[in-house]
Amino acid sequence: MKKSRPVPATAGNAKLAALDADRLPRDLEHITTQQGLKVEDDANSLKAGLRGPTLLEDFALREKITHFDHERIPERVVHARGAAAHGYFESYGDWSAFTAASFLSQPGKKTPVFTRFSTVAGSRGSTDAARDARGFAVKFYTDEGNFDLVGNNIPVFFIQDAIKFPDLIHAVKPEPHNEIPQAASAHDTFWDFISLTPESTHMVLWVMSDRGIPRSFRMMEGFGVHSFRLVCPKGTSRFVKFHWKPRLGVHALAWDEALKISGKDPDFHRRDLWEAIEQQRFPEWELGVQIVEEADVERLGIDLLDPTKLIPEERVPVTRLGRMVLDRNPDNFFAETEQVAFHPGHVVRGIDFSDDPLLQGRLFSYTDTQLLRLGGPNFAQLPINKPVCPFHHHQRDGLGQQTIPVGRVSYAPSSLETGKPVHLGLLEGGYRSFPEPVEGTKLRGKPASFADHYSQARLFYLSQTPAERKHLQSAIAFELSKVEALHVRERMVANLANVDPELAAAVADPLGLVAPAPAGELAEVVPSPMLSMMRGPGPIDGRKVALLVADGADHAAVELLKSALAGLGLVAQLVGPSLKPLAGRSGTPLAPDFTFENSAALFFDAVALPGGAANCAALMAIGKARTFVAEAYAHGKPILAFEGTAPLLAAAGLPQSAAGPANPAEGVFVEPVAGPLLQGFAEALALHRIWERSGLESIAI
Ligand code: HDE
Repeated sequence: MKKSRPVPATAGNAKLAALDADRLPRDLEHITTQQGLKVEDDANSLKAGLRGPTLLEDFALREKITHFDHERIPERVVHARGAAAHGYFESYGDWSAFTAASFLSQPGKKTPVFTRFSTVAGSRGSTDAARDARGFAVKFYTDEGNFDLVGNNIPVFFIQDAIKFPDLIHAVKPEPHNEIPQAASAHDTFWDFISLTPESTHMVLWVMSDRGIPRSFRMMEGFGVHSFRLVCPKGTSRFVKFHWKPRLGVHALAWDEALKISGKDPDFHRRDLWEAIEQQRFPEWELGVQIVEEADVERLGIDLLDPTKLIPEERVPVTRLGRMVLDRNPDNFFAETEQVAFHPGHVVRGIDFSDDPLLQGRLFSYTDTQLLRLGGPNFAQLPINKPVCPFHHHQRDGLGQQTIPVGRVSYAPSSLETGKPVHLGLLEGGYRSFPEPVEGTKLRGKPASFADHYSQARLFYLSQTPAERKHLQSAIAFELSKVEALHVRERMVANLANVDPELAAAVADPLGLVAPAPAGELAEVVPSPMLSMMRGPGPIDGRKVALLVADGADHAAVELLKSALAGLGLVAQLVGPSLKPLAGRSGTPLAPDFTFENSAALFFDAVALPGGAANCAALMAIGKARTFVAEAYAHGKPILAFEGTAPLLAAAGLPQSAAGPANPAEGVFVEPVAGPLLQGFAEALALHRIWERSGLESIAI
């Protein structure tokens, strides 16, 4: 039989290279094995004959497959899905009157940071837009060691004691018998636990509010949740609550949007963060603290050790200490975002803990979890976790050791070698735990002050605007409608009655239930407007506007509008029937950035319909273009519509009143000229959504 000659794999590559010669980088290197060996043909395994079996001897194949087989590490048991970025923190001043922390010691002092945002319940591959709390974890690489502020986008927590954390997480995660549902709290076990755990009521209201479905990581507040201590160089301690305030304001998705985005772009938040940084629109937050002097703790009347309680900002304002800018995307998701190891116990001089029993439990959990997840005790040596300041200790060996320590001394005190770290007695300026006096009887239990579970839940509810309350009511009704056990629904409605009868009734009604009377007196509360997300106009730079175009569009007019929107700092992108350049009137032919197929109003903050009856007529014939406009309207987004586009607004189902001439209250602007119209549009965008517009419920989407 005639033997066929082997065809080197490189022959194919050579052909490709010839085709692509102009686009290939010049400095290509030949692949090697882990040992540095260059194998002649690295794209075919070693076989006994070209059509024969593969040989076990093929070390290159074995090495590559073995490494691949071991590529996965355990995902985080909570906060598995996340996205992160590098940046810096810049102190606004010398804060040494409050803290000895060196990164807060001078105005303008910059400290590198790495920040990871996450959902809590979903697995690594789940959707970004799930209803959930978001993790907001920042690693400050300070010149005196790493400080991790491991917080959430919600200022309180579900439980008051760490011992309940595994129960909470088991209840919210997919149910164990069938692993359903993924990244969702709308199921029996979650609400069973919550309804039996009244201390969770306050946080549950936050998660069911629009805070549970952020528009962007860039538009979330962050909170340290627990009380911490700031300790000044003289040793005085004050309690603080940490806050992150986003420069772009706090904004949310609509629930219908979140559900649809989860299918159309599960990476919605991840992509948003990545793109903003790539486009140099760097996300920014201010770090602030609410400071409570030890002497004022009693008078405050809020137990600072109870993580289900917050301090209203109207009572203790947030002092802004500095700002964080995220300006660099990670180079490698696994090496950085996945391997970063946060720990609330990573503190620096000037920062200390409170006795919050939830925080105390966390101090144990985080190292423990990294040992499993990152495979051993040397995870601090991974590049993303390594401090940038000098460090020297005698911890040695263990899995994944990256260094080759020299000499025979790995202990202290020692006298055999020079250059080894030794114990030099008390170190002036070293970390010293705040000498809080502690005494007590060993016991399990809670202080009486932890027993009030409803007054702050009520405060939160009554501080929401009517639109926010409505969203909150529908969110809980939606979740409970997915709960099969009737007694769980009933128990939850009874809990809500202790928060507010209006809330309980609004949740009960669509479930076919009747809310009972509250179990006791309802607390008298003074609403805190700072707890609402709708706090008036905010910055609009970087907001996305979709310009809907089709054949017949007036190209010059579209270009003009695009640059006018860009002038407002907005990102204007064309959405059309296909990516083909449009046949149209005047100017250079335009090519859409997106199609009606691969995008949706869900991905934009506002929609513009550039003028021209021909464009309007062409759009009206496209069902998805009509849905685009209808969804933008139903989700409360500003719509900028030029003369001649009224028929499209009507075809999208918008009420006559909204489709008429400019009516700022409706957020739909139909005007012949661009100047004053853009002004009103920009103002509507600054408010983010217009929930008060007419006929929202009647739009078919
Ligand atoms: Fe966490 N939490 N947590 N947590 N947590 C983890 O640590 C834990 C809590 C938070 O982007 C785990 O490295 C316990 C509150 C964030 O990598 C784990 C308790 C707050 C992140 C863990 C809490 C948080 C975590 C899982 C109750 C807001 C993600 C993987 C006592 C203040 C950090 C890991 C990142 C991650 C335990 C409660 C925030 C298992 C036991 C309260 C942002 O160690």
